[in-house]
Parts: sequence; structure tokens; C-alpha cells
Amino acid sequence: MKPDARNPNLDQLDTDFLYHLGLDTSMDLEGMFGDVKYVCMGGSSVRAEDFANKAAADLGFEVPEGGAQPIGKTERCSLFKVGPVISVSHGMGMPSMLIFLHELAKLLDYAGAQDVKFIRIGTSGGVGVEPGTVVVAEEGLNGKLEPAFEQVELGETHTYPTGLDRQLAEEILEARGEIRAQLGKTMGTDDFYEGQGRLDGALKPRYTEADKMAFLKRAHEAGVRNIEMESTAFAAFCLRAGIPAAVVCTTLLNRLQGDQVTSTPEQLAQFSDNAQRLVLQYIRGQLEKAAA
Ligand code: R2B
Ligand code: URA
Repeated sequence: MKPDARNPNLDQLDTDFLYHLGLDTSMDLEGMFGDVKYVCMGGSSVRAEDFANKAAADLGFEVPEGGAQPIGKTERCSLFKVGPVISVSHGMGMPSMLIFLHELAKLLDYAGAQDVKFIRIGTSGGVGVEPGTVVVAEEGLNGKLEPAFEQVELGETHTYPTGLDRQLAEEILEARGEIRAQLGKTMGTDDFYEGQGRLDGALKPRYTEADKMAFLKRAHEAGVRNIEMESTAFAAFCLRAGIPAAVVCTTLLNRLQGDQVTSTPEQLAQFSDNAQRLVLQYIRGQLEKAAA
């Protein structure tokens, strides 16, 4: 975190309880997390565990028999550490993820971890891209196609920019090898159904199929290649904190062709693996470069 972004109020706390992580500053956070360089976050706890075990195998780090074990409490998220990589789940949507971003940024600050990058590895709906394609975000756009994240603080709306680290995005893309991946803008919304213009929610929508297609085409023309539920808050938080950040999402469907996710569990696992592998290929390259 850049020093001028750090909250000076934290100096008044005897112990800071990182409540949702189940960790606090009476613990040896430096010993536990001081060497972290990459925080890889995704919605699901199953995928966080899966990524931790893949990271161990791919990057050559040991895990206990039975696989990587969670650290802290697992009520709200699952956090694993493998070498310099934290793999952690953040739930669905910006409110849940923001809680973890605050607690993870504090955790790493208390631990004295240096030069840490945050990477969200997620799922999304593609816009004009083949399912399974990984989109590395150039920036986050909100549901109005603006590069902005709005937050109400003390009764007033504040707007934060949603740019992402261009160099990091390009380096991740360069690691793609055989994986189908591309740059694109990622739209972040507060809902999976009407917030993403779907016509298959529970309630009668205010819009028609023609309205939906016109919006998705407008989004595509604005550079949007996928839609998910966290990118704008993630980008805005990391930009404020001075943490280099990337959003790397696989696409589960092409929204220009429908709303339902109809792929088989095997296909979905492969799509998810594409984004995880891409990030692992990038991290492996960086660790090899640092060791050379
Ligand atoms: C992608 O997938 C989830 C919704 O299915 C949400 O967390 C997101 O951004
Ligand atoms: N996640 C989303 O938020 N939207 C999709 O269409 C698929 C996954």
C-alpha cells in the first residue's frame, strides 16, 4: 500500500481484529504473511482451494497431505497461502469483496509484505467472445459504461476512478501460451440478472430482448468484452491503495447469444481452469525472473 493511502486511525488500535478473516494483530502476521507477493482472489471458496493446490503443484511449493489448509476462520471466506501466493475467496459482488480487500490490505501492511500485486481471477459473461476465453481487463466500467465506482459515504455519493495496471495486464496476457485470452474492458454490476440485462430473472423485466441486444452492442462498441460483479470496486480500491491490480476472468457464455449458463460441469471447470492457469503461468514466469 502506498504510505499516503494508509489509514492513520489504525495507529490508535491496540489490536486490530480482522474480523471476517479471523486474524488479528496479536498474531505473528509478519511470520505468517511477510513474504507474500501475490494475492489471488475469486468468488468461490472451492476455487480458492483449487487454485492453492494448483499453485503448489505448478510453482513447486509443498502443501500438507490432503492439500492446502485454510488459515483463519472459514465462515465467510477461505484463505490459503502457498509460497508467496495468497489464494482467497471473496464471495459474490462488490460489498462482500470490499470487506476482504480492506482486511487483506491491512493484513499485508501489518505483515510488512512489500511489492504485493492483487489479481482477481473470476468468472464472467462474455460479450462477443467465445465461451472459455479469458478476458484480462483494461479497466472496469460500471453498468452505465462509465469508468467509475460510486460509494455512498456519510450520506454522500463519492466517485472513484477504475483504472487498472496496464503493464500488469499486458504481462499477464503475454503469459497466455495456448490459452485463449485477450484484453478488454470489464463491466461490473451489482446483480447477475437485471443488472446484467438478463431476461431470465424471477421478475417481469422493464426491457425487451431488443433493448437488451441494443445495450450489449453499445457495451461491445465501448470495448466491453465481459460482464461480472466486482471489477469496478476492485479497481477503485487498488488504485486508491496504490496496489498494482489485474482482473482476469474466464467467460462462461457469450451474452450476445443468450442469458443462461448451459455448459456442462466439465466445460465450466475447463473455462475456470483457463483463467487460473493463465495467472499461474504469469506468476511462474515472474518467480523465475526474480530467481535468475
Ligand atoms: C461472476 O460470477 C458471480 C455470479 O455468478 C459473480 O461473483 C461474478 O462476478
Ligand atoms: N458471472 C457473472 O457475473 N455474469 C455472467 O454472465 C457469468 C458469470
